[in-house]
Amino acid sequence: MTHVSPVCATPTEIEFELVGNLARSRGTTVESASPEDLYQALALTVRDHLVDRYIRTTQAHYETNPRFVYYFSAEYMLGRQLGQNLLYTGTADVARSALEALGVDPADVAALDVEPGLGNGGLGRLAACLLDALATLDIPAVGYGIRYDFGIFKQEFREEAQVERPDDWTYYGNPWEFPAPDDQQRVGFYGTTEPGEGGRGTWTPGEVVRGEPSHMLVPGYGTGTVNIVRLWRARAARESFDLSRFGAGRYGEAVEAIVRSETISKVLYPDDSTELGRELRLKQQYFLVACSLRDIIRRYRLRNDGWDAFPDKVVIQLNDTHPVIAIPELMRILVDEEGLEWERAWSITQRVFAYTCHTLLPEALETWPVWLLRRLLPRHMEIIFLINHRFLQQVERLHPGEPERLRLLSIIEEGGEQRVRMAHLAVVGSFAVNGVAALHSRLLTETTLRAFADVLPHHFHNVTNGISPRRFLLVANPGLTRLISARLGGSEWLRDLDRLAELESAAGDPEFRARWQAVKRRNRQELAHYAQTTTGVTLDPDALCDVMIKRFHEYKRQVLRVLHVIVLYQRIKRGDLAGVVPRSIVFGGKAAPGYHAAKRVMRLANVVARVVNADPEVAPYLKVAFLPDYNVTRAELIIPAADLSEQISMAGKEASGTSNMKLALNGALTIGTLDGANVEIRERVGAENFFLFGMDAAEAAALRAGPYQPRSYYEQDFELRAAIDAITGGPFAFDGGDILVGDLLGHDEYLTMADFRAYTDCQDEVARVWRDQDEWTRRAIRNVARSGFFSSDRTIRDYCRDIWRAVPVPPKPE
Ligand code: NBG
Repeated sequence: MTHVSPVCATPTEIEFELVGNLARSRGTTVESASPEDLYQALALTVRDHLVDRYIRTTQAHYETNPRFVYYFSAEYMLGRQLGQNLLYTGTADVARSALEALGVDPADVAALDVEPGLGNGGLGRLAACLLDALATLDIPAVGYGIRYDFGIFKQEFREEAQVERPDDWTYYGNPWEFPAPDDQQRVGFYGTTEPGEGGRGTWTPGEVVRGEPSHMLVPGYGTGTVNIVRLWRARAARESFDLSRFGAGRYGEAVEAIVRSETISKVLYPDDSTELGRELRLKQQYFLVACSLRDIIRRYRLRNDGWDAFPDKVVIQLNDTHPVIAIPELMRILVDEEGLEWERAWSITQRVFAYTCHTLLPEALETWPVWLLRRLLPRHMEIIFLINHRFLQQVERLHPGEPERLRLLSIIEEGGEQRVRMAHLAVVGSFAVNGVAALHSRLLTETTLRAFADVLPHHFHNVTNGISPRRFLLVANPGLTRLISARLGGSEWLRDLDRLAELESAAGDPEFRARWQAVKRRNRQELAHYAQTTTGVTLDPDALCDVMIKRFHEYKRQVLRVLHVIVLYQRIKRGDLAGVVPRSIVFGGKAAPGYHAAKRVMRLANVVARVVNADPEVAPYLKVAFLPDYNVTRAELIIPAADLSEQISMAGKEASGTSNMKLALNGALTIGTLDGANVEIRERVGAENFFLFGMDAAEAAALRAGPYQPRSYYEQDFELRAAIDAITGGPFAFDGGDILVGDLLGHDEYLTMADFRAYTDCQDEVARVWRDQDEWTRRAIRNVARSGFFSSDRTIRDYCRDIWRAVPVPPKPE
């Protein structure tokens, strides 16, 4: 572990560098600079400090020729870069002084930093938290992804419904990236194949696109390591512009070829759960892995010859099924292009890849129609068939005469349209598979991937997710970070989160609790200010800040949260205040544009917000703020203010959840089911510091399997009935409300009705504890003290130990 002292720059030096960058890169002066000029120049100034470290890191890597971890992910939610990089280089204070000396408000400059929203939700943010930890732990690593021109859509509400607007995040340029147009890779699609000897083949693509990389720096915290994330952008070949058509006035046709090629990296698919049967999405996936594998081979060859050492120097982690086409691609390169024997190529491939599964929902496991793969990637389809054939032969040898087993294991789904099961391909072509929380990993082997757990028991691991304490405490919650550092005597805990355990005794210290409450209150004030200016809702900074932030999905059960809000509203209206404490209900989250059921729930939440917020009678007790456009930046504002974390999915559905960790580490108590990582959070923080309710995964599965009658709960529970009726005919009626209620009473896939009473009673317990602020604060402090386990540093250590066999390579001290 190398410790770097913060960069020793004075405000004058930073000012000098900034003025220099203004002149050299923006061609302007302080006097005439626009706010954007100042932002860009400041970003470059900070970036320069990271570049020195990056160079030293690459030197250390070059000298040691280490094993590299390559993370393949279709999504990265990196969050804003400026604030983070100022803190990581220790230049935050001096930069502030420098800007002030120039008469510039640092907040105005910081506001121009655009978040690259290259992901949908937890999976993409996890990728960013893992990269942060990899660098912090000095592990040689590169993240590979796609540089989408348009990231996750921007969300607005019109008449309470979600409206999606394009996110042209690089409109003014992205100062954090280094384009490398000369490192282009060629990627083929379509075309024909010809058979050769020994499983070999020749593929002649019908279309060729170029992938152009650029990289962003990923600094470690408190160390000299700076890794990179390398993002690919599709570009047409040179001279694709058709001058003659343009000359003939056919302007659209003149750029047709360019548009076709560049479409590949145009947009991030705004979906995180269901497979979109779109050729373009498959194209994106292949584009990502074809470019990245080439790049990895290029890097490997800088210091190594031949293929024998490849699996020792390269491990590739597949983040969900999106990049799994990398497995047949590596086989194609090794067998067709490099001329290796199939067996040898397969042995190399299987030792290179590891796969993380992030779901339990069968509908979220990608499958592609065989006809589509055959058309788009004909050679890969042949290779997949061969892989499958050999794998099933192997199984047949071990378990002769079990056709059902073969059917369950096969990479090809038969019966109806033939499809390729990407998760099966991932399991067969890798040496390790992991789930993302203890319960999830267990359920994977018992349900979703059960057939494989039987034949490949040693393949399966658990690596519980984690979050970056730098992003979600140091950057997001400076107040709490300072308070903790003061208590623990320095900020070393940010690199060693288990040290939070030392806070345990602080829970009993009244003075510390008072300071804690003051920090929380200030954070709630900031959130209230934001809510006021963006949505016009006035939040009381002393009210319990009750937060549900995550993608809108039925299994996550935002509808349960809304039903309870209606119950609170109705209790207040009828003067039944026994279980009521002042609450600010905060929602944040997007729904996939085509996911109508989720959008109905979102609509309902907005309708409830409108009615509640307009009612002076309930105003002292209840406000609802649905903050639009939830993203990492918004998370950094909401999470530090939260007192209560809503983790209320139907048990057995949420793979891990990561907002549960972010909120717990910021001192929110959890109300939740035994689902995903909630289980481990509860184990660690202690049952007495966690509001548990509802069915567990086994109970939920049993109820689901039997004759379930959601309507009976409605009939028997007065409060539930009143809440539901208020949606169909009462104050919360809206267009679509009938369908929503029809779903709940008729089928209720996610058992909202069955868990309603337990949830509502548990919320009463929340209110009871909240009334005792000392007790609440003690619990909050204990939550933080006992949540060190959920650092992404621990996650990376687990991966390094159990899966990657990767070791730190610290750069030489500065
Ligand atoms: C999501 C799960 C979450 C989990 C994140 C990160 C997908 C496919 N899965 O529960 O729903 O926390 O992955 O592992 O986005």
